[in-house]
Amino acid sequence: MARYLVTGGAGFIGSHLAEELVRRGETVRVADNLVTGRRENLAHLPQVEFLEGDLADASFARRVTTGVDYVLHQAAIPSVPWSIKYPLPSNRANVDATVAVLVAAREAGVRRVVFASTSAAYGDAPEQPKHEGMPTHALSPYALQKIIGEEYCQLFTELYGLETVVTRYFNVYGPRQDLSSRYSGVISIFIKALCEEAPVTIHGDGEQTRDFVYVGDVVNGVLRAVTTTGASGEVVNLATGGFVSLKALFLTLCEITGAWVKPVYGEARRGDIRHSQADVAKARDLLGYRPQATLEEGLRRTVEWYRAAVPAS
Ligand code: UD2
Repeated sequence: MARYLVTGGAGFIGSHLAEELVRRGETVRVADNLVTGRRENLAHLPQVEFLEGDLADASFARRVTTGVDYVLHQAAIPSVPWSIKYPLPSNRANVDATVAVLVAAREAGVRRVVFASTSAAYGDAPEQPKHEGMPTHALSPYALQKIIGEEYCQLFTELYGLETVVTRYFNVYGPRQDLSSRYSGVISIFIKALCEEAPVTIHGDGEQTRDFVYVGDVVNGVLRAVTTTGASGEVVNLATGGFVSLKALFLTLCEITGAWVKPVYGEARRGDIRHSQADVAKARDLLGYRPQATLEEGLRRTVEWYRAAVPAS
């Protein structure tokens, strides 16, 4: 059995990775500064070793990577608007920590690092679906920081022979996505508002589209990226391969929750991308990745989780 470090493992996607690794009988260590992550996300996984600290601190990064075979680097502050408001702390969380993790991973003789990147790296290129051969273009500090992280990964592979794989997540959703902040992903914001019958804001005209992907599918893709021979140095989209408009998403969630709240249309968000749909052919061909959850199924599971987690709803 291998030893895994999941950075950001107390967060949304990281805690699902830790859970699946434990289920497979692997040894799991989590490093998290608990800025957006929560200890409760790991409460059901007593087997996981938990270390709290800041990964941008080189000594902490070194301590947590020692003795590890694989690093799943998920730690980040993943928000476009937050990065526009706070570019400096956002850079520390998304770039400094990544460089420190790569340096430490190299020193520790880690076998492979899988880096969580984003579809925001494609910017507003009109070509759809977005494939990995397209150039990157940052419209926000967050996108730029993730592009820098990707390039650092590839440079560490070329310069030092450290194996790295970049997984570009599209819009991931599911149980345990942060509900507490207005910087959370749109699905968690909409579900919370609908269940509380609170106001919902759709930024812009609601015709923007996203490729929403259920967290279980992302976990599957990431774990394939860890072990697939020949994947080192590659960038791979992880998504569903479809798209839905924000308006349509909202209506589907109204149906599933049984709530009806009239949305308020606000200004389009700065740095927002208009249309985002992934080409998942590379993930399929290289990793054998096949997304399973339809949007409707994934949303139903997420609403069920929300109702169980927040019983008043
Ligand atoms: C970006 C990335 C995604 C991931 C994420 C960070 C793109 C296409 N996607 O997601 O891959 O890295 O960042 O977690 O760049 N919205 C509303 N009302 C709200 C909240 C959001 O209308 O209350 C809109 C928002 O303007 C946007 C859409 O919903 O058009 C999705 O927003 P988001 O913050 O969930 O994610 P996004 O697309 O910035």
